[in-house]
Amino acid sequence: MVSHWHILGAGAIGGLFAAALERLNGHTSLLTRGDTVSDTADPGRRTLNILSGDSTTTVDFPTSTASETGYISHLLITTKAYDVAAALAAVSHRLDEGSHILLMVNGMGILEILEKDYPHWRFYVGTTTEGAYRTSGNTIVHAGIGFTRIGRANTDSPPAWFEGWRTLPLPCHWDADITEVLWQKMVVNSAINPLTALAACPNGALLSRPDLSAQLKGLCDEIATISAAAGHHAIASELHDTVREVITGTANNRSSMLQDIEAARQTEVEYISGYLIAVARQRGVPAPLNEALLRSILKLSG
Ligand code: KPL
Repeated sequence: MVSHWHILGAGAIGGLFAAALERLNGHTSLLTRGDTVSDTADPGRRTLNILSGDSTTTVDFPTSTASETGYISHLLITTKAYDVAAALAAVSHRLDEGSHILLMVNGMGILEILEKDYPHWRFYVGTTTEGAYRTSGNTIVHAGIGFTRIGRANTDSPPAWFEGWRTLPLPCHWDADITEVLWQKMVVNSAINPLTALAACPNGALLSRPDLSAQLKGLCDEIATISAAAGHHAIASELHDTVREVITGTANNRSSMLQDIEAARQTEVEYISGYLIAVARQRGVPAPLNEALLRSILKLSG
């Protein structure tokens, strides 16, 4: 049976997956808050243009206002971390314990909040390295092919809907140990994002500038200690190398946190460094460097 996906948060990543799902089976709807102005003659539809290399694909979607009443069987959430709870609350009357809800959001800690608010609902989590950015409201550039990992705590085998995701042009993998994957991404972001956001530099400067590389070394030591205390031993022992590899592979990138600061947007630091600090406190491990970075970023982003 074909799954009908609703997409909550059609930014660059949400739009990329929405277009891929729509082209796969034609049953994808974009959720709107009801205050967006439609760009098409039909107010119930929206068009996205996906630019990939030299080719442009135009995909037309039905939209659905959050306040409507139709049941949502499959929901992909790709909003900013700090928007998830309110965005989900706005469509919660359309979901129940039979719905499949996939969170593809930066950072950690949101799942715990949602599982408390909706204890009987079925949440999945995912993380992607697909590179995408929006050049205008409706145009998304697919800048780099990545890899998407999806899973659910204590669930070895994927649900039926994942069969469709395996055939998307965006490579997807079911991960039995998704918490480890999310931790890895969160700690790499804790190391790179606040430092680059404060120094207003591309990722590569963290290795090429001696002042920043000294700061990075101390920060990675602290993050590795917290990771080990939280039971993520393999990640802890490889952290310095992993962070160096990510920086080398993304040397010219401006981190998402730097981009948020430059655009005067709220950052996701509370779900990255903030989550790490919360775990450090639970384990009785000091985290002064992460705490100082969190304070500075919060000051900078107002
Ligand atoms: O994920 C990233 C981000 O910017 O959020 C990194 C890996 C740091 C690449 O820029």
